[in-house]
Amino acid sequence: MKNTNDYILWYDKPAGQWTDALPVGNGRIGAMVFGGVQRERIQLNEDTLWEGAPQDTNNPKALEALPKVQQLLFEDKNDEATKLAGETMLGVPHRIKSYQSLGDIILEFPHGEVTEYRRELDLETGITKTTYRCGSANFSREVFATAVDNIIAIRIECDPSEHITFDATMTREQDANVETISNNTLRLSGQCSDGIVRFSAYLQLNVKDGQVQSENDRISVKEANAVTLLLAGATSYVNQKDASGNPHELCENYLASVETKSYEAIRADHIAEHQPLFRRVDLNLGSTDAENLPTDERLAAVKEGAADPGLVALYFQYGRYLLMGSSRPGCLPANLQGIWNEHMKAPWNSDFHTNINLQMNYWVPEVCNLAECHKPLFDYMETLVEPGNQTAKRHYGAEGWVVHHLSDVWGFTTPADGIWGISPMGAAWLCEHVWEHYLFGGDVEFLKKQAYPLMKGAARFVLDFLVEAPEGTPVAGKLVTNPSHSPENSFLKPDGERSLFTYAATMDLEIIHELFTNCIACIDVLGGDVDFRAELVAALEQLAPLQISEKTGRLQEWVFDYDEPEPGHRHMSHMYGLHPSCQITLRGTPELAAAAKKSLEYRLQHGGGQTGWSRAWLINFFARFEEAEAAYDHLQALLARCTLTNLFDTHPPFQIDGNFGGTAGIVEMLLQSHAGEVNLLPALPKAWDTGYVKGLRARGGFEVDMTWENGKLTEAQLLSTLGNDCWVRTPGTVSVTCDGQRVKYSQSRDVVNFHTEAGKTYTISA
Ligand code: FUC
Repeated sequence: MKNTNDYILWYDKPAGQWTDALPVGNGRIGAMVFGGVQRERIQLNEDTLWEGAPQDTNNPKALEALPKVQQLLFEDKNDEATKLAGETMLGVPHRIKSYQSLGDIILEFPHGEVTEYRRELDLETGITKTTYRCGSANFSREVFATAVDNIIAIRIECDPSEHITFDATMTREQDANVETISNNTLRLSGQCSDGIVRFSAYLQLNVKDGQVQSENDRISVKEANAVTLLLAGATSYVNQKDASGNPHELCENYLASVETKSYEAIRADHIAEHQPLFRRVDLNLGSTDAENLPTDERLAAVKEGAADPGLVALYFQYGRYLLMGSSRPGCLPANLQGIWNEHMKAPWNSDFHTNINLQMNYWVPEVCNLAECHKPLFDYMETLVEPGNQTAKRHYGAEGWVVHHLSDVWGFTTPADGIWGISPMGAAWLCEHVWEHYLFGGDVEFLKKQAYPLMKGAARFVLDFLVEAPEGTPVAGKLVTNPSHSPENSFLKPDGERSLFTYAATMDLEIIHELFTNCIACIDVLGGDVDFRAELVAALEQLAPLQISEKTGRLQEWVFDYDEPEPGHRHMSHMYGLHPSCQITLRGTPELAAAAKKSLEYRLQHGGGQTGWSRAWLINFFARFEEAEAAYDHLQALLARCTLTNLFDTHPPFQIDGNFGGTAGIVEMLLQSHAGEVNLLPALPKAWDTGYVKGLRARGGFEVDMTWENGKLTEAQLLSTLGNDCWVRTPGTVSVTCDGQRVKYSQSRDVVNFHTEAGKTYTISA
């Protein structure tokens, strides 16, 4: 079996376009490395570089309009409701601004033809390397972003030495000035023309031997032995209300703190920090000869129908790598492009979309043993509480906090874009993440201090927002959301009218069911809040139920059994209860599961799963149905149709959620723990006949290693981190041992149950 160090993306030619380039990142700063020979482009990002400014976008007309809109919707006057809500309930303004590129480093080399070209990204070290031979010399360039020193380091070497000659400059499409501020330092700086954020990037060249000359916006190096380029980047953004930071000073401090540090020391510290995180998980799904090919050729073969389990393992680890690079404690969460964006006006502003995309980014950290990378999301959620309180009050007359379908770094919580923006479930949905973090890690302090306040606030809003459906509606007397959307999907009313706007969309009910259930569980752990608990229990009982269509047997997406103008729509929101939530399970709610399955099949018959993230979600659904081959087919389709040469997901265009959804989907195929039991290899496809995985995490506090052969589990090792009882689904008889001793277990149907002690490993053998 292959050893752990071949998680490498590599190519035999430079990147032709941005989506061929290779990403490095430390959560705050990132770069896309092209590996050009005569002209190297290293495109830079800093996660706080956003256009815009703080502003109050609450619509003063919203609250007054709310009861009228609700009444119109209950009376099935969707068109009138849409018109009125469109005029009164959207944010003012209802558009947000874009996350932007910091700029580019350009290095120009007087090279002619080169041979033996290779560029690579080693996920285990987080270092990109470009090597080639020119004349009689071998050149190499390394680039990485280190979280230890908060800089991007670039190292140019050559053998034999004294051949390194190049010009360095920086550029940015707009709003920036580039100058040399000392003999060996370039500075790019400016301010967003459409906003208040100021930014700087300093590039310092430390040249061994050779000559250095600087003029205007360029530094020339001649005949050096080795050159280290250190890039510091920063902005004036401090928080949602404050952009008064000093980016020059920040950059100067970053560079000052590595002034006496050698390249070797910066590199060694970076690897020492990066590698332990990365190595927590190892995956082997089998290998083929394709392993010897460049990554783009492997991908091209998969597009032609080849099976390449090694590429799947690489893709999986790349998802973990991308999360490590775009979501580290203290930074902003991973946006629609992680942190990697070359645009000034990015697709969908590279924002935080909260009607699937941001959440999908965070399906990875818990199961993939990168729980600390989840934290930026929680801290970001906290920043939305205060503006979300205001919007709750001023749009809905409610307490608690609300978020609609997208947000930015300025605390945007009002409805955006169009009528589909009036979808006030963002906060409630995000709260799934804090509870999950607790389920995996068992951190009661976190639950008390950060998770529960967020959850309670989101639940408070929902409790105030829910209304009783009147007589004459299919759910009379039940609590429902109004207004409501099944994100971005529309329906046809019996009279042929098309609408998006409704009440009691299934997804809302599922999100609320989950949030209230989790809040109750949370109160049961922490104690107290008796009245609030009672309120939640009562509301849950009165919440409108999920409905199965009498006509089609499908799980209904809306309160009425509407026909759909786009039956293959990319959003599959009513499936939320199946995944990522667990209200619908194969064994716990077989009828709902069967209905959900029918809905999914119908979506697929009509061309579902067109976008990268939508395809990735399908893998997760079929894994939850324990349909290994279907899950595998969607994973193959994700690689074949929605993956770019650098293995970035494409919506199209590039959007990182599909990478994370795909990575999470691979885990769902190997390990599940959402239904109160640890399910080992629930959806193992034939193509991964023999393999192993180490270090995945299960709810309840277990780290799981597994090996399998000929499609069957041979051994699993569960490290208990919390000392909880363990339920494991295993068909047939097994033995459970700990420290070489047999462990007593009880067995019911196919589930074994045993006590565990924190810190001990339990071996389950077939
Ligand atoms: C949602 C999706 C789109 C896109 C956008 C960023 O609105 O419906 O497909 O992913 O987010």
